[in-house]
Amino acid sequence: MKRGILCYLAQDEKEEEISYNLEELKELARNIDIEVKDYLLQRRRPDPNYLLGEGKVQELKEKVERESIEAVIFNLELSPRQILRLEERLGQVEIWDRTQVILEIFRHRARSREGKIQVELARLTYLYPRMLGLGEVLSRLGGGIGTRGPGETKLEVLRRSVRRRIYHLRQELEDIRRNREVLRQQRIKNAIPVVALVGYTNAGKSTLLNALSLSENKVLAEDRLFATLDPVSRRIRLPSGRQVLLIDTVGFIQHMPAKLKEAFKATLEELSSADLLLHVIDLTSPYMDRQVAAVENILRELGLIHRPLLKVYNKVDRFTGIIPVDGLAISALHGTNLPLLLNRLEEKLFPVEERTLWIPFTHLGELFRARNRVEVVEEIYTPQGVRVLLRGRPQDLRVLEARIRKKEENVNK
Ligand SMILES: Nc1nc2c(ncn2[C@@H]2O[C@H](COP(=O)(O)OP(=O)(O)OP(=O)(O)O)[C@@H](O)[C@H]2O)c(=O)[nH]1
Ligand SMILES: [Mg+2]
Repeated sequence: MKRGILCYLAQDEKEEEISYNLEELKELARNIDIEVKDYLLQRRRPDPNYLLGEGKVQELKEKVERESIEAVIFNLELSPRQILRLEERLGQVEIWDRTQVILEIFRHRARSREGKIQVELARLTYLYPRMLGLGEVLSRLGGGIGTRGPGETKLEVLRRSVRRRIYHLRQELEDIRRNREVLRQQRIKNAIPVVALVGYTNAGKSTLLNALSLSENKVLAEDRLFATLDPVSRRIRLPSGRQVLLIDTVGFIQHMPAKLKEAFKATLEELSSADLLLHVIDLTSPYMDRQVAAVENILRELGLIHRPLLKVYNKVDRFTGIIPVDGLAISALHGTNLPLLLNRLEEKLFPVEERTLWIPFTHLGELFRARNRVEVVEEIYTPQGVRVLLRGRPQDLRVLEARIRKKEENVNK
């Protein structure tokens, strides 16, 4: 692990928000092998040269030398000029901003062709506007002052090739997307309901997918940020025996870098084809409310905030406090309450169901017992019993059917 230091430039955020942001930045850094040893905090407007103020940069330089720091990470995005000035000032040390850190994590995690293209696209579009400031530097190196220096010509060539690459990547992504649209249409034809997992990164979405999945083919679930980038889907079986498709996808984070959001738009748009969103929340995070709000913000941006949604509070095995009442407490890792979750999914997806049952006269008492739960839509009398069309929740219909079948078996013994 490299030794790192965080530089936090605060605007008008409150203490609590700052401490969360610092914690999160530290965790992000850990995911690219930088161990944060120290931090610097300043409240002021961003300085055009160093982001931090003059005095703070000096303090930073001293800390870097004294503590053998190898990487400096800033909470706000740096301009090319700031990167150059900071490099000049601080000497041999890596300079990062939060966006670059997240892009780097994504770069390591991308596995599929689509994931890799999305990440590269985000990196290049982040880089492209930052190349403008480089002209001056390249010219300075080439020695031209005032006139259009050789640096700028070189830069123009570079920029053109980056532009071309961005264009090419967008095309390729478009192809992949078209392909996926075909698959989606097939799914609609097969009428398989789709449930999509959403939630903050590391909440336990992939663990839940594995726990519910019928398949032995497990997906990666790990204690690190953005373990999942590529959408995967698995079939799961509901209590009624019906199957639905469960989709797992990239986790959310607050202040998601704009370029990443753009690049992952297609992936996120997949969510809009879901019949139900399953919002997985990490109960054990001290910042749970903040994380829930960040997820809801992104859902709002995607126009999905009013979609049918079920909240699950995960990792209940490691939690002793009070569980919010607007969702179901589960442990994806230990299987706690997963049968209940499947029931809830069924209720949400298939709120009521109609079913025809044949009930012998001798067992009509069972129908009477269930009268508060199931509704008789239609009845046809036959010499031995009644043929009824019932409407109710799938599980209630199932219970009734099972009782009647059991009585029948007893009679036939
Ligand atoms: N104690 C406990 N840990 C859990 C539970 N569910 C998941 N975890 C752990 O939480 C970590 C993250 O789990 P993942 O399933 O990878 O989380 P994710 O939401 O898919 O994360 P991203 O793919 O990064 O968005 C892993 O170390 C899991 O073992 C749970 O119910 N209890
Ligand atoms: Mg995951």
